[in-house]
Amino acid sequence: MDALSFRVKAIERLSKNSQLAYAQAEHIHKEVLKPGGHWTPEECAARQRVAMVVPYRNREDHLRIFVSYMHRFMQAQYLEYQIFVVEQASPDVFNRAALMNIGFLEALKLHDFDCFIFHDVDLLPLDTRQPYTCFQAPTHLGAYMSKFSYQMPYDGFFGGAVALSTENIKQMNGFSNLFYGWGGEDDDTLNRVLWRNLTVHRHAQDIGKSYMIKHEKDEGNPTNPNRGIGHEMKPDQYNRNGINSIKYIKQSTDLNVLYTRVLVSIGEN
Ligand code: UD2
Ligand code: MN
Repeated sequence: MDALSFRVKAIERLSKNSQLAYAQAEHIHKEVLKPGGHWTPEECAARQRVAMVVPYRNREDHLRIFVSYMHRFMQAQYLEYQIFVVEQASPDVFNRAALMNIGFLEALKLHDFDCFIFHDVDLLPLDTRQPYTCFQAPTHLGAYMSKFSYQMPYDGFFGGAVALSTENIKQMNGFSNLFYGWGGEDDDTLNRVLWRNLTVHRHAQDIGKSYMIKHEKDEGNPTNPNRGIGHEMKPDQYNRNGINSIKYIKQSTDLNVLYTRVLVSIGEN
């Protein structure tokens, strides 16, 4: 069996009993993690402080698999990191990009992170040689997924997982708060990158593969009819719609063993 199939099999095994995997991961990692799923390597000074932000609602099984899997992967990178799960309490329709903005702002209240990785809860990187860190250029980490036979589904695909430096996020004014429902917010994010004359980096396909856990569409995340260019994608408003304009109320912050859970209500944006 090659290394890739081996990893996929391991994930499938872990997925069969996510409760057990989660309990085991808590047990294995609790001595080395600081509360809230925060890790600092002991043997070296970390090159970067990375906040991993996961926009989230009602995917308990995926969440258990994700946090059970991710710590070992991240520790192989020798970086300081912390996992933040930003959970939407309201309104009914999911707003992934607004949760990303909130994750950015809330994480910076806790630590001075230099790098952010925004990550789908159902996506797992398959090769620890893929750097889960930030570069000068915004970096697309989710380019080659099992869902699309490990190929880019279209030119300019920017979904799944991206790494952006704190500096780049500020330049882009973060993400749009206007995308309610499924789709378009990833394309808008790329558009913000280009708006700032930044280029996109992707790692080589042989190390850049990831596995997406198969799932149905969520009830609270209907396809956004306005997901295309000319609707919510409004470059002339990027200066006014983003991290500088988001309205939200934070309900709670819980420091669990494996991750920090931030529960929020998104206001009218
Ligand atoms: C694709 C992109 C994703 C995003 C989305 C459009 C991939 C693998 N990813 O995902 O980055 O651009 O299209 O919005 O191609 N979520 C919840 N609860 C919900 C709904 C969504 O937790 O009720 C979160 C969760 O982290 C999930 C992510 O949002 O992984 C993306 O939603 P999806 O998995 O339903 O959409 P998908 O797989 O088409
Ligand atoms: Mn998905």
